[in-house]
Amino acid sequence: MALQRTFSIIKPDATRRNLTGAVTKMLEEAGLRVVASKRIHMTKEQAEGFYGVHRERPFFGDLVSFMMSGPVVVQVLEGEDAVAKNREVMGATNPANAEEGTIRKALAESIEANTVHGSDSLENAKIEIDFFFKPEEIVG
Ligand code: RTP
Ligand code: MG
Repeated sequence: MALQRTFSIIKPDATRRNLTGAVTKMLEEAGLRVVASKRIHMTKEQAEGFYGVHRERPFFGDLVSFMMSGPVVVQVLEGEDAVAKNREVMGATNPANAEEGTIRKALAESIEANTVHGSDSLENAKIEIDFFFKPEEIVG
């Protein structure tokens, strides 16, 4: 297995409940290392651009509003097999279907307010990291 980087967002439902540390602790305990992190308030352009693949989905408008509803923490995570490892510790999109021990099972409020985002492939991880970070902001 290779050392990979993946992209994570701690979503507004989590920052609102002061869970940035709790989420990060679960990521770290899963073997992931935070190599870049910043707290931002997404603009409409950022939220629409980031979730552009979902533009035609019925939940797109609500999702964009939710992602702009409060601060988020964008992070680059590094580790062995980081993309899959992060998806595993996140749990299923709908917390009702998430397994015990996952972030969404433990902390998520709903299918929309589901606490974390994680890249779904190595290819998308690179695109998403470049969307939010300059190379010099990432310190491995
Ligand atoms: P993410 O992209 O945020 O890591 O989550 P994911 O891969 O598990 O889920 P995805 O299918 O990519 O959906 C992106 C986000 O849209 C919201 N969503 N709402 N109301 C709904 O039916 C619905 N379905 C998805 C969630 O916030 C989901 O994480
Ligand atoms: Mg997704």
